[in-house]
Amino acid sequence: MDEQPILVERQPGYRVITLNRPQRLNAFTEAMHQALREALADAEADESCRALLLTGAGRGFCAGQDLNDRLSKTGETPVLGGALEAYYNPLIRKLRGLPFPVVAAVNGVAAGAGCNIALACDIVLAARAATFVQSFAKIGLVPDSGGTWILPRLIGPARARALALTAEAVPAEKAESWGMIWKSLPDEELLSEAHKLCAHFASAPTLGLALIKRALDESWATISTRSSISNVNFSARRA
Ligand code: T3D
Repeated sequence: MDEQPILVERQPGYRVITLNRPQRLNAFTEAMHQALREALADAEADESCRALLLTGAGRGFCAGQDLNDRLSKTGETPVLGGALEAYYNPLIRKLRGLPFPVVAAVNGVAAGAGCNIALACDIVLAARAATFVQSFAKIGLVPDSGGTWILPRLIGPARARALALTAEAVPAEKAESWGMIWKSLPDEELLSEAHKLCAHFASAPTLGLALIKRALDESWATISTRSSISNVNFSARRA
């Protein structure tokens, strides 16, 4: 039987989604994108779900696109933009827009789109063994999946530019000290801390948290200090 590309676990008030292709460091195939899309839609539709924990199976968090899927059998240069429009960009928008907090527990290397998927989550916890790699430059790509947007906003333009151009790996503790992530933790404490945080969010005022998420995102594009969230359009189900 084929492996399940993601695993979903229901906890009281939140869900855990585990990227599950450990032998490929959880690199994305189309099947994995589709499974993740369905799992996120399902979590969003479930009014008892008030937080999400995203992590990876095995020693990696996610190595981005599965490059084996991009090997051309005919020797032609593959056209890559389609997967960005069809899968990666909608995934990043979905993670940012979910009406409850999304916690990434980065258990190991997060590379390429895998790095930017982690950084799109609301709170990023990382094991000390984890590294963050904008690996795109090594294979002739521009950081995608929101990388050119979020990275300079998290760590400033000088560091973002150098990381994007060199593809240098950033260890978890440095990522924390640069403000790229919230916290680095001893490896063995990562998952228990992530669960604690999600359990906390499960009994928090979710509608308010969703509005905080939106207000912070909109603040990047706002030049005045006037609140931009007067048109509240969230469902009140999770209030
Ligand atoms: O294509 C489009 O649709 C456009 C969208 C692109 C989005 C992207 O994400 S582009 C970036 C793609 N990702 C990468 O370029 C990262 C490639 N991987 C690496 O650079 C390294 O594997 C890591 C730095 C992530 C980890 O290095 P290390 O030394 O810890 O592990 P490793 O030995 O390189 O990898 C372990 C196994 O995973 C290995 O397989 P093997 O030899 O044990 O059978 C390796 O081939 C496999 N693996 C790692 N990354 C990928 C992968 N297999 C397929 N695709 C991968 N991305």
